[in-house]
Amino acid sequence: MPETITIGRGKTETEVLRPRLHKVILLNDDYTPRSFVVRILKAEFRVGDGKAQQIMTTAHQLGACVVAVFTQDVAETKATRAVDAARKEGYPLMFTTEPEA
Ligand code: TYC
Repeated sequence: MPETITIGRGKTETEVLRPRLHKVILLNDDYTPRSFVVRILKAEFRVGDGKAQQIMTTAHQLGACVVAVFTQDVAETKATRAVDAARKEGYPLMFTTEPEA
């Protein structure tokens, strides 16, 4: 781990150079069709078909799966867009975001 130096306003040097990334997490539910989950992953997160199938299957089997990591702003925007697209079709599909360890 790089050494961290506090540089004012409570920020450390490494935080300024490299903002903490945030995970977008896909949550399983009992209602959203698998094909729709795959479609959303491809459209909103620009992953290929194989990767989308893999992410969907992991969430289906384990309850949740990390889709990708982004800066906080991008992670939140993508999660919101994906949830909105699901609501438009009447599905309860959920994406959440959380900071990386
Ligand atoms: N569990 C859903 C079904 O059986 C499919 C699904 C997979 C939904 C992954 C959400 O994140 C999800 N139709």
